[in-house]
Amino acid sequence: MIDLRSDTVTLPSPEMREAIARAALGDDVYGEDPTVNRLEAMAAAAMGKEAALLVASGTMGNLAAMLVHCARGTKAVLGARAHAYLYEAGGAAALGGVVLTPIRNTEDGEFDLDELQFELETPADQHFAPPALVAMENTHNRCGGEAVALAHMAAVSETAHRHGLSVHLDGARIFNAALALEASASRIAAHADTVSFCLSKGLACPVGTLLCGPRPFVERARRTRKMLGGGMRQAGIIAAAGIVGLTAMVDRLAEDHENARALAEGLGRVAGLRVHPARRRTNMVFFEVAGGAAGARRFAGALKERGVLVGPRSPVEFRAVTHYGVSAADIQQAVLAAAAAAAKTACAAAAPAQG
Ligand code: TLP
Repeated sequence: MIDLRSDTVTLPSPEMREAIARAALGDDVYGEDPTVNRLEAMAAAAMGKEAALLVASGTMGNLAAMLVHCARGTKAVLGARAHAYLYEAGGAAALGGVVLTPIRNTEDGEFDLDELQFELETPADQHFAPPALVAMENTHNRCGGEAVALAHMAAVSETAHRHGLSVHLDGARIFNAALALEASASRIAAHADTVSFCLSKGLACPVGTLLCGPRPFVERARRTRKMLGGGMRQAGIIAAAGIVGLTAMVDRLAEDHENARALAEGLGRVAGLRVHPARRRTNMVFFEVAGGAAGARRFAGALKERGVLVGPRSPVEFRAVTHYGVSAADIQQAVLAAAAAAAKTACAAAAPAQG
């Protein structure tokens, strides 16, 4: 199978398996796992923050961040298409009493700045839950995986800080953003007080996310992680792969971006498919299938029969993600399979080919 559903499906590299087997271990709840300590120091340095904390997942990283930044009954303002709003089971609301407050996202993952401004200028009277946090996402998953421009991040950050609010960045794929923006990860993270980034996406590690920020924040997050049941003992098993991820897997993301570009071009030539344009494409391609929901279902089924998996994003829209487990040859193969699937399911007849 050519599995384009997500970069979360990546399997660890042989070097990671070797590092996992050899990792020096200790009890991380006592702060005694040398491999975790090393990974956390590396992560903090890469993000330009004082300290970092290894947590189980991107969801736990965002949740711990929101629980630390936001008292019960305060607002976390975030994008209407933000992962933390759409796909994290409402954790901050359910567990922390945080009022998740969505602001419209533009197609390329930015905030509508007027709406943000209006939201933050809500008078501080008794009708309104007071805002505590603005959370950004870069790259922006549900907005085509686009890298969000630094200038926009600076404007959001400045607006939030002017209103006395903290800024968190869901940087699950921050190294993809760094590549697309030709900026270091720390330059991106500089527009946020705290940042989380994932090991288990483009970096191909099996588990783990790093939550980074000022030392007092990270110490509070450590207690919150324990409260959430996420205090892990010999977590060097996880951290060992993370160290390989940070040292050996960042540069190869360029290959994923190149493959995504080739995939977008290839799918764009298939009659019946419409590829969403991207200003700063990273490792994702979103596309629509002509012929309505039934046509889209048939297309995905026919594609699967031809050995290619993509993820549904709406009744007529799919996401394809490139990653460590997918080669340039796989991409050519996936385009051929998509053309055959489109022809077979007659969605090709439902819409003319694009240029
Ligand atoms: N995203 C997953 C799915 O949950 C949609 C994917 O396949 O892309 N922030 C961002 C921006 C993410 O894309 C994800 C995972 C997370 C946080 C959560 O990470 P995990 O899955 O480790 O909890």
